[in-house]
Amino acid sequence: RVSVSAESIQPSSISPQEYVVHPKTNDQRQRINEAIANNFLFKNLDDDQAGHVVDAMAEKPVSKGTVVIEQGAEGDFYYIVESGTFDCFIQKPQEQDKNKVTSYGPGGSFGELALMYNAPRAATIVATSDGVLWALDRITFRSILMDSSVRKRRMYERFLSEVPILRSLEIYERHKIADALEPIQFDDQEVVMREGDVGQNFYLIEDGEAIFYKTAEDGSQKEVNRSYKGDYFGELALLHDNPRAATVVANGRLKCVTLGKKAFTRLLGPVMDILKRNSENYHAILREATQND
Ligand code: 1OR
Repeated sequence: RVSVSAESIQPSSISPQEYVVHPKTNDQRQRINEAIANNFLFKNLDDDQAGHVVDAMAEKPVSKGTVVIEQGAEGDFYYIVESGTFDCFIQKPQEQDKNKVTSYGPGGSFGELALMYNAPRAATIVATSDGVLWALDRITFRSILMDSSVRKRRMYERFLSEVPILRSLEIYERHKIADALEPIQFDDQEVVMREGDVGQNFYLIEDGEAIFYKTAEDGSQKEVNRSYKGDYFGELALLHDNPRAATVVANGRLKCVTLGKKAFTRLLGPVMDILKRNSENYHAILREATQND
């Protein structure tokens, strides 16, 4: 590394890395920071990296009807939504019509796939209102943002495809879940959550065993269930805004990944009905387990 003073003595030895810089006002920086606050791709950047990424973003106002990305085109930018709404359409090879697969609002982002995999654009994105986007060029995206997210998507791809509740999702939807996962480990007999607590997280078991206990009428702790690799727990409190319905304890070393409530709601939307249906069965099982003796 060249220090500042050495640089000023030797002006020819500039850094080989040429960062893209679009000068910005403080207001623009503020707006970018709000737009990326809940974006998982930005979570693991250090201050320097975050600074370079913000420097490189270009403000792009769009009007209603603008086609921001066209399926099949070459990838040039990754986009983050500051304001406005956008629809995402996919046209399958043998079909005439394009299907709307998702939509985006403030804080949403799209266009990462073509940049990550050097692939043609997988979908068409159209503005459904006037709005403002922040565009991040391909080179900055690939040199700063890409590595950790590609690694994470790859790392969890197999595991998530083997989680029964997520099997019906598209691969792309599981990739988005991978972006949001946070690993957490528990030692033997460690308490993961307590009955009655306010619930903030949803858990998937990557490895190990969890035991569920409920407080019986006489105040004793009664085992009501066990879960293993590929199972989930912690959904009840999030689905119904209830306190935790059971105490969960690690039996041996327990390795989990978690999603916060917002990510849970957004990313598991497509399987919400299944989660709810399962939770009704689960309620019935729990009722029986705690009443019969
Ligand atoms: P891109 O660079 O390919 C289009 O440009 C963007 O649309 C793409 O990156 C994603 O950011 C976004 N499959 C592929 N791309 C999608 C999908 C999607 N949804 C949004 N994009 N699927 C829809 C999942 C609900 C899978 C359909 C089989």
